Amino acid sequence: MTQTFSEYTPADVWEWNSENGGQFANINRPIAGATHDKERPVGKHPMQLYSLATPNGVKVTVMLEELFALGHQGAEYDAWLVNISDGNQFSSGFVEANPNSKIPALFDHSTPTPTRVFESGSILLYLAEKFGAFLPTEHHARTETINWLMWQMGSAPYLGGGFGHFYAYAPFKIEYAIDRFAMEVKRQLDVLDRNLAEREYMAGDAYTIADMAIWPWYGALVKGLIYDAGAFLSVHEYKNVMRWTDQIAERPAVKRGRMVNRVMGDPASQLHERHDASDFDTKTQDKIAPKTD
Ligand SMILES: N[C@@H](CCC(=O)N[C@@H](CS)C(=O)NCC(=O)O)C(=O)O
Repeated sequence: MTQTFSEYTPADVWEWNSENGGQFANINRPIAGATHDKERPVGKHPMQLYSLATPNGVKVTVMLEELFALGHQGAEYDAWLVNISDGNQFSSGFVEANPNSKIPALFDHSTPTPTRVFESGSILLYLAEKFGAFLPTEHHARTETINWLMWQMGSAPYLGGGFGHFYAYAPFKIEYAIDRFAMEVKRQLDVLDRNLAEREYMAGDAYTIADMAIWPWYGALVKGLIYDAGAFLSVHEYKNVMRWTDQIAERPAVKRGRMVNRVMGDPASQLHERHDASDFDTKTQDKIAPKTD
C-alpha cells in the first residue's frame, strides 16, 4: 500500500528548528564557520590528517597506507581523530583546514608553506599527483580514473545523504523518499556492476584512486556494513561489485587504512590515532583500553 502524507505545508520562510529530532540534529546547522576556538594539533610527519573512519575518511587513510607500503616516506602521516558527533569539525583549527567543516582534511607540511587539501576526491588526486602513484599517466587511463573518481564524488551523496538518511536515520519512514533513493542507489550499483563485468578495476587493469574512492562506500554497502540495507537492496545481485569488493578488502594497506581513526566495532580494529607505522601493533583499543572484566 502506498503511504500518503500531506500534513506538512512549508512555511513562507524556512526557520531553523534545532530540535527537529533527526539523528544528527545536534551537529546540523544552517551556518558555516567555527563554534569554538581550538588549535589544530600538528605532529612530526609531512602529512597531517584530521579525520574519522567513515567511508569518506577511509578513502584517504587507505591511500596513505598504500603510498607508505610502496616506500614513499613522504607519505608518512599523523592521523588525528575528529569526532564529528562531538562537533570537533567546528573548531577554529579544523575550519582553517576545511571551511566546509567535514572530514577528511589534510595539511601537507612538506611544501614551503603548509598546503591545505580538503574534499576526499581532491585529497586523493593531490596525493596521487604528488607521489606519481595510483593515477595512470597514459591519457585514456588517466581520464577514465578521474571520470570514476568524480562519479563517486557526485553519486555518494544520493547513497549517504539520500538513501542512508531516509532509510536508517530519519525519525520516521517516508515511503516516497526511501523509494526514490533506493531506486537511484540500485541504478548506481548496476552502473558499477556493468563496468566491473568488463574490467578488473574501476578504471581498467590497474588499481587506482577511483577504486579507493568507490570501495569504502559501495563495497561496504554490498557487504551490508552500512545502513543494514543489504537484503532491502538485494545486494547479492551485484556479483561483479561483490568480486571487486572482496579483492580490494584483501590488500594489507586497505586492512590497515580501515582501522585508522575508527571508533566503532571490534576494539582490535580501532586505532583512534595513528602517529607511527608501529601503532597498528601496539595502540589498537584492545591493547590500550582498560579491561572492564
Ligand atoms: N564531499 C565530502 C564529504 C565529506 C563528509 O560528508 N564528511 C562527513 C563524514 S562522512 C562529515 O564530516 N560530517 C560532519 C558534518 O556534516 O558536520 C568529501 O568527500 O570529503
